[in-house]
Amino acid sequence: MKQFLWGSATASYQCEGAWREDDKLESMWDHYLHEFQLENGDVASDFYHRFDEDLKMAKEGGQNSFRFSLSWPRIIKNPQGEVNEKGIAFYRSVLKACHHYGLVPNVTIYHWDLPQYLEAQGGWQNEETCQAFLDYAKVCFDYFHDLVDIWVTFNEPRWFIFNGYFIGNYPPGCHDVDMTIKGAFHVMYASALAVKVFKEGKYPGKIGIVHSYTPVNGIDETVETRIAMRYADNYCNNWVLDTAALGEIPIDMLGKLSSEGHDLSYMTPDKIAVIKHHTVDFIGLNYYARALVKPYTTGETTLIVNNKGKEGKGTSKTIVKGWFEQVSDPNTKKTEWDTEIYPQGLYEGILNAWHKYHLPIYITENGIGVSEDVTVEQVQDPYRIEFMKEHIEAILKAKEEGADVRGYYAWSAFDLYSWKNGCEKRYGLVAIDFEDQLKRKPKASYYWYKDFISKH
Ligand code: BGP
Repeated sequence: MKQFLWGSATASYQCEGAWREDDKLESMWDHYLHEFQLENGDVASDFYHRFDEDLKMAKEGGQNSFRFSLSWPRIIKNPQGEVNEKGIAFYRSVLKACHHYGLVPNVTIYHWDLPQYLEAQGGWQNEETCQAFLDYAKVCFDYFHDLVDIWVTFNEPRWFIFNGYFIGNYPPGCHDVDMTIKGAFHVMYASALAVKVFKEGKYPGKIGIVHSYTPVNGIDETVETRIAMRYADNYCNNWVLDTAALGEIPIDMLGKLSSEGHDLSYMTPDKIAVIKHHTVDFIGLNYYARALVKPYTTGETTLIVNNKGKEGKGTSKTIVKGWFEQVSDPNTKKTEWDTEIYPQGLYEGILNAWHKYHLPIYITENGIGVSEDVTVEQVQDPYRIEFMKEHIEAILKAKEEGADVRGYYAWSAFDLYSWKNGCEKRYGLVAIDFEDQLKRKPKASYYWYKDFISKH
């Protein structure tokens, strides 16, 4: 049997920096954060220049895998699709360093940094972006297939689509249900197109998708709550996982959307057929928290994400009109950013996903975001150790009960830029002092993880 993968994860925009080096183009995140003068990833963790040191540290931390993403605007030079050889060379160096340090690379093709020229032409609203994604994915397979066995088409379609088109706190900053549905569909179609070209090209390895997994619990056992749970599960999970893993967009969800008057005519039979016939080999689940839900009562759809931490504590809210409402469990702990700490949700969620899809599962992200003082010799982070221990135990329990879980990735390998939260929301096993020459210092959790891995 293949070894279990113990790793940590990152994403291109969040860690690379070097935002316009070596002919990299502007991404939609560069554009948006610069336009609104918000904290950005221009430098981030400077992984672009320090990847060797970072990968060596992962290896010395006992890990045997590393998850990262490729930056589309670093690899494709212009709308004609010309390849940027410098971008290719960079990622080949990263991949070779992974192999040198005994880290199995787990490579995501799209972790949200769309080239801005595509966003300017409508981004995920425009069907042509799907074709552009397919061309870009093929470039990745052609140039890196000798070094990669685990491919991921998209990281968390729900998170970037809902935040970008529905909640409006991510680029392109829209609040529009129809744009959300269309963007979601185009991303799932693009993912299936990439799976198709991967299979037809007979590239080595396996291809999957990574989902922001939010297992759903209900406040009671009533029929009304069970119906609300189904709506919530469609909203949170099924439109990504059923579509990617089973090739089926949940039909009751389409029925509901259509009865609410949404035009779904762009979901044409030819695209549905691509989705149906090109499903993934595995699923990657990023787990931060579950959703506890009750039936919808009253009021407009309200979606609030706390990107302010302590200052915004308790402001998060999810009400989807006519579907469900999310409630906060008074008995569980929450982080400063309102994320519930609930390892049991991971255990139950893995078993559900396993019974439903029967595909290999990787836990591709799991971690806790905290503000920490990193000027000290070593960050003492018992809360992170406790968090990881409880979540890993939940995974191992689900595994013992039969779920085919093949790996665990801590989010994140080292401190990096946390989207709208900035760099001070820290998730890393290794601290980075953004004020002092980006010095790297392993936290206590890094050594705890190393020890845990060596015993398992
Ligand atoms: C996931 C993303 C990551 C990462 C993580 C933590 O949704 O895949 O990119 O950022 O969540 O979220 P945040 O940084 O918003 O706290």
